[in-house]
Amino acid sequence: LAPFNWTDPFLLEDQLTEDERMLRDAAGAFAAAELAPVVQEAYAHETANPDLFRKMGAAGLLGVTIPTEYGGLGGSYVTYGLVAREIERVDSGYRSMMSVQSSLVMYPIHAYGSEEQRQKYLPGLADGTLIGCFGLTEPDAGSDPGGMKTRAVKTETGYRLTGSKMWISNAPFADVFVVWAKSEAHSGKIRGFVLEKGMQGLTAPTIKGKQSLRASTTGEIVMDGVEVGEDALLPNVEGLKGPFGCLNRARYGIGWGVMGAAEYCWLASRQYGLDRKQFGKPLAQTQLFQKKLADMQTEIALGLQACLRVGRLMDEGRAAPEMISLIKRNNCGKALDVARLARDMHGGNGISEEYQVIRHMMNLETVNTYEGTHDVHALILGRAQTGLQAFF
Ligand code: TGC
Ligand code: FAD
Repeated sequence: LAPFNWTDPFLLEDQLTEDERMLRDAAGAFAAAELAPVVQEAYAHETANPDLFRKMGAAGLLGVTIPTEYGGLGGSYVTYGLVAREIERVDSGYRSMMSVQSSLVMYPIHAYGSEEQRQKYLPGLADGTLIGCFGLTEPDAGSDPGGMKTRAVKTETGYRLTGSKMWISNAPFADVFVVWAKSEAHSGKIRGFVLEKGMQGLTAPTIKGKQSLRASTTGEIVMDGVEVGEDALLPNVEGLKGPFGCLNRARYGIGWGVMGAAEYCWLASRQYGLDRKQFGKPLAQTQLFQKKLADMQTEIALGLQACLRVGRLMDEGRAAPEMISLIKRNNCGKALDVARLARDMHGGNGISEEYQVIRHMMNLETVNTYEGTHDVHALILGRAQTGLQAFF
C-alpha cells in the first residue's frame, strides 16, 4: 500500500511541473522573507507599504501570465494560482495587492488595450514602479455593477468622466486607474478607461477603520469631470464582459489564495494541539480536536485539487466562468470555516495577534464578499443549472 502524505493527501505536488514547483518555491521564499516579517505591524496600524510592489515586481510576482515582451513572466494560470496561494499564506491583503495589479489592471490593458497603452503601462506595472487599481464598484452598485452611475461624456478631444467608485484596493497610492463607466458616445455601454494620478478632478481618499484586510489599502475614486484624451479609452472591449473578463482571472486566483490562508490556519492549529496539554494530555489527542483537523485537511485537499483542475482548463482555454464561480465560492466559504475553527482551537490565544489565525479569519470575511459575494456566486451557479436568473 502507498504511504499517506498527510500534508498533501492527493499528492498535488506530483501533478505540478518542475517549473511550477520552482516558481511556487520562489514565491513562498519571498513571502516568508519579505511579507511575513512586516505583516503584523502593517495590519495593526493599517499601513500598506507601497514599496512592496517594487519588491514583488523584482521577484517576478506581478503579471505572472502577461507575456515577457511586456515585462511579465509569461507563465501559466496554474503558476499564477500557486503564487497567490503562497502570498495569501501570509495575508489576504498582500495577495489582494498582487492580484489587483496582475488580473485587474495588467490583464485588461493587455487584453483590451492598444499597443501604445500596453507599451506605456505594462513594463512599469510589472516591475512595480507603477501601482494600479480597478474601479468597478460604486456606493450604489456593488453586486449589480450594471447599475453604475459613472458617466463618460464625449468631448472634442476625448471624454469627461464623472462619478465615484467605492471600496477600491490600492486606489489611494495608485498611479494607474482602470475605471469602468457608461459612455454616452457608445450608446450608454460600459467602457474601460485608463486614468493617471494627478489628473485634474481625480482624487482617491483612503477608507480608514477597516476591521479586515488592514494590510491592504482601500479607497474611493472620485471623478469630478476628469478630462481624458481618446487614448485613455480601452479600445477592444465594450459591455460588462470587459470587467467580468478581468474578474474571471482574479476570482480564479482567489480560489487558490484562500487555500494558502486556510493551510496556515490548519497547520498552526495542529501544532498548537500537539504542544498544548489540558487534562493531562495534548489537545491533539482528543477526538473533537482530531475531527476538526480532519475537516480542515479534507476541505483544503479538495479545494486545491479543484483549483488545479480549473487552472489546467484555463491554460487549455477550456474554463467556463461558472467553474471559476464554483471554486471562488466554495474555497472562500471553506477557508473562512477553517479559520474560524482555528480561532476556536487556539482558545484564548486564538484572539491574539501573535497567533495570527484571527487576522486570517478577519481577512477572509472580505475575501468571501469581494469579487462576487458567496451568495452572488450561488446565483450564478443556480442560473447555470436552471436557466432561470434569480438576481432580480
Ligand atoms: P449578465 O447579464 O449575467 O452579463 C452581462 C454581460 O457580461 C457577460 N458576462 C461575462 N463575461 C465574461 N465572464 C463572466 N464571468 C461573465 N459574466 C457575465 C455576459 O455574457 C453578458 O455579455 P453580453 O455581451 O451579452 O452583454 O449580467 P448581470 O448584470 O445580470 O450580472 C449579474 C452578476 C451577479 C453575475 C454580476 O453582476 C456579478 O458577478 N456581480 C458581482 C460583482 C463583482 O464581482 N464585483 C467585483 C468588483 S472588483 C473587486 O471586488 C475587486 S477586489 C480585489 C482584491 O482586492 O483582491
Ligand atoms: P451588496 O451588493 O449591497 O450586497 C449586500 C448583501 O446582499 C450580500 O450578502 C449579497 O450577497 C446580498 N445580495 C446582493 N444582491 C443579491 C441578490 N440579487 N439576491 C440575494 N442576495 C443578494 N470593488 C472594486 O471594484 N475594486 C476593488 O479593488 C475592490 N476592492 C475591495 C476591497 C475591499 C476590502 C472590499 C470590502 C470590497 C472591495 N470591492 C472592490 C468591492 C466588492 O467587490 C463589493 O463589496 C462586492 O461586490 C459586494 O458589493 P456591496 O458591498 O455593494 O454589497
